[in-house]
Amino acid sequence: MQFQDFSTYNAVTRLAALARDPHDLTAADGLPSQRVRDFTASFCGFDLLYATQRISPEVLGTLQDLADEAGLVETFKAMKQGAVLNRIEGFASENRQVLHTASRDVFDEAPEAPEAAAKAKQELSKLHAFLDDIKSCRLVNANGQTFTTMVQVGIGGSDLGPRALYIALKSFSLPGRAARFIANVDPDDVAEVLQGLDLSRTLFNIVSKSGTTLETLTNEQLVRAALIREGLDPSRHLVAVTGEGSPMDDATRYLGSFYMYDYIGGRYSATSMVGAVTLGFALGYDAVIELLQGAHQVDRAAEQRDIRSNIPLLMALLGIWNHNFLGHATIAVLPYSQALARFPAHLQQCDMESNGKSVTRQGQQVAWQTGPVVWGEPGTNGQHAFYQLLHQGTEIVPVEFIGFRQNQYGLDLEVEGTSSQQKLVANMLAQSLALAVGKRDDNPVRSFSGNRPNSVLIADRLTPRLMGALLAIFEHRIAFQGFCWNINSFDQEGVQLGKVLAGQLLRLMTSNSQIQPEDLEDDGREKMLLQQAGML
Ligand code: G6Q
Repeated sequence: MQFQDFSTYNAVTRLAALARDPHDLTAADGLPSQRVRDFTASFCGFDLLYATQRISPEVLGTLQDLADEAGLVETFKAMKQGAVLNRIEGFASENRQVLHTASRDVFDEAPEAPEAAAKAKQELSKLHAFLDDIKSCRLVNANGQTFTTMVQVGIGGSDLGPRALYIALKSFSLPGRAARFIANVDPDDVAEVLQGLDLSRTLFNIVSKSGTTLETLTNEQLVRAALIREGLDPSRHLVAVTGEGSPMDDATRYLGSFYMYDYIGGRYSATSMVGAVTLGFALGYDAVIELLQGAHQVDRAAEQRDIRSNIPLLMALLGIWNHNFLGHATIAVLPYSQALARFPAHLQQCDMESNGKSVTRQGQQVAWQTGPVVWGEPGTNGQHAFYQLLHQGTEIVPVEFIGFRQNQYGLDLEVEGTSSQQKLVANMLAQSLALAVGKRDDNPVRSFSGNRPNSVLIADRLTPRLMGALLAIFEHRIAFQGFCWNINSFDQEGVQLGKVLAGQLLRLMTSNSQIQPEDLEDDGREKMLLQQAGML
């Protein structure tokens, strides 16, 4: 694999020229029905409607050339086979394989990364046995009662993905089962979650790949203390998911222990035990398998070179067109699905922690834009809030809409001739159209400039399988972009500095600690900061 700087690709030069006169969606023939038909892709249960992007067939062809020239699919395949892609050449770096796809490559006879897939299978069968023990009442509390709630304690990648997936699939929960999540070191987060829980029937799933994360270890202590206060034995209520050999890898302290591995990045870990244990408890083992199947199907399908039939690759390139060539700095992910309420938060981490980088894989400063700012909220709620800016603001925000033709619960009613689900989808499509074509009005306040690029990703119904597929579509969209920008999408050095400084400030706040010289700048800036904030 030869990584090349983004600016050196021939296709990049051609796209820059094409971007001087992008397709005008507001023109009289800017968005004819034939274009809507032509610019639709189908993939793993999803359709992507992208006629509302500012692209021409020539731009699309050149984006295909860019994908080919940059060898995006080849790198993707190499990633799945265990290439050491998490590294910066010539500098100290994580130096790891990137094998989150192996956590769902458990169905085929010949997995792409056999060793990692075998470990994933092993953890899955441990989980299966654990869930069976709970189901068949072999694993019960001290009074012989079943467990009803699992609280996942973890942060960042050990929280956002699993939480987003649980919320998305809550409607498929087993009767009498629920999950909750604690992430923040804010003690009010723990207090709020514990409030009203029957601790005697609650399992706590402590999730930390490193086993050293301050927030999670602190919250584990708060949870243990709460259990002891209730006269309960924490070792009968806590399970752990951690890296092999981490400080948390001590089966004696937990009712059950599951592993995740260093080749799975936190933000890509939702389909490993990091997500599977809590999801398995709440939704059942079969739902976990369906989720993995959906993701695995996308992992395989994303190998197609033709961008018209590979939605993650197409979304990656449309994103590059909007960001690098049309100059749009942010992207909004707007699901028209209440179930996906926390999915934008997960994507925010997955995308921004992966592609918020300024050096190349060779450690050189990049000379082009890398990851955009990602944000989002469910529609239609957003329509009554920030959509004003999307339609008429000076900042053009490309949008990725996500929607479903059917709802999850089946509860719906026709009001004034249409169901709520129809209203939901109609609103999404209307927004897509309005952003694209705009509206001229003699009154400038009522004028819409249009040409605001967006696409609509739509599927039948959000099931565990489709959720797995959706998760993988976005994971790969992000990875393809990172490959194209020649950055390492799999490390997160940018989160270290703040952590180190927080450690220094905490040592200053601990009265009996030895203050190290590195905790203090020469002029005592840190102490002054704490004093001025009223913390010392
Ligand atoms: C994700 C990041 C980060 C990580 C958390 C939690 O890719 O690495 O968000 O997941 O810092 O880490 P632990 O799982 O090690 O506690």
